[in-house]
Amino acid sequence: MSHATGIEYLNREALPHTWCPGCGIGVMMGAMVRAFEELAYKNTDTVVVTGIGCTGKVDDFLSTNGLHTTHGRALAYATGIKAFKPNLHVVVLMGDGDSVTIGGNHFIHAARRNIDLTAIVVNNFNYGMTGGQVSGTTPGGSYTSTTVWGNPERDFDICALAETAGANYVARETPLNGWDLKERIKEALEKKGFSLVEVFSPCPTHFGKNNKVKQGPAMLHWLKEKCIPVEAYRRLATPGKGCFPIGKLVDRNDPDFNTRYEALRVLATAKKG
Ligand SMILES: Cc1ncc(C[n+]2csc(CCOP(=O)(O)OP(=O)(O)O)c2C)c(N)n1
Ligand code: SF4
Repeated sequence: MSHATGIEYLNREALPHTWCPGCGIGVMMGAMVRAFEELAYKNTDTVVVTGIGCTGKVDDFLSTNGLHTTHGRALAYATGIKAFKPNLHVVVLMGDGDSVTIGGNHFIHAARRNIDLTAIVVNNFNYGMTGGQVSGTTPGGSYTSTTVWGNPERDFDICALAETAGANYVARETPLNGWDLKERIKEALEKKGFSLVEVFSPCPTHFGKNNKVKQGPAMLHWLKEKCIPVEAYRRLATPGKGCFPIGKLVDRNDPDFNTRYEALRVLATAKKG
């Protein structure tokens, strides 16, 4: 069993962190830095790119390279980093607003291009930082500060979206299973091509409060009821409405963007010469 703490990747002067009691973002950060340690990543070879929001604050607490970008555009910056420095480990941290609401287009195309990046999306079902507004993953019918009669829209399944768009690796976990979450993050980091780990996460301050699940533990219980290990989920004849599989959902080895680009370049050069 590993005793990784990930402490070498933390900016200890910036701690304690600023997330609310019961928030799931810290569990994700802990799992990520432990994954870095178990993979022997160096701070100097690792870039954590963040968007804007509570999830986007993570880079404040890290001692790796970091790039704090604009809301919804983190994947575009990360694509640029990977294009010019392909040997760096590039990890992109986003909320559900950043990744699939304002940033939905970047998300679809990063997965379609199979860019060699790891995206970790903390899905707390609303815009946390700005006061709990509706996002593209807010479940239909639920309450937010901008859907006080209930959300009339349907919600995105982020993992299904990534799979359909072409990601090589897709997984979903929750802060209830920090150890599994670390394992999924490691698998995603080791995968060549676009990899996604979605973390269903409690935001008791807004989503919980607006939906009568005010306390962190109650939100974890709500998540536990919502999530079914993928093996059991696949055996269900009719998965219940609002239930989601957790675990490793997609694992394939399609060539990533840089590999395809290089193969075409070599072919074109050979034809010319
Ligand atoms: C272009 C732009 N639009 C809006 C904002 C305001 N804004 C900052 S954070 C945020 C929501 C963040 O939600 P999410 O990405 O889900 O992250 P969370 O805070 O829930 O982790 C918004 C709308 C902004 N900073 N930039
Ligand atoms: S507002 Fe929500 S997402 Fe943001 S720190 Fe608080 S609990 Fe976490």
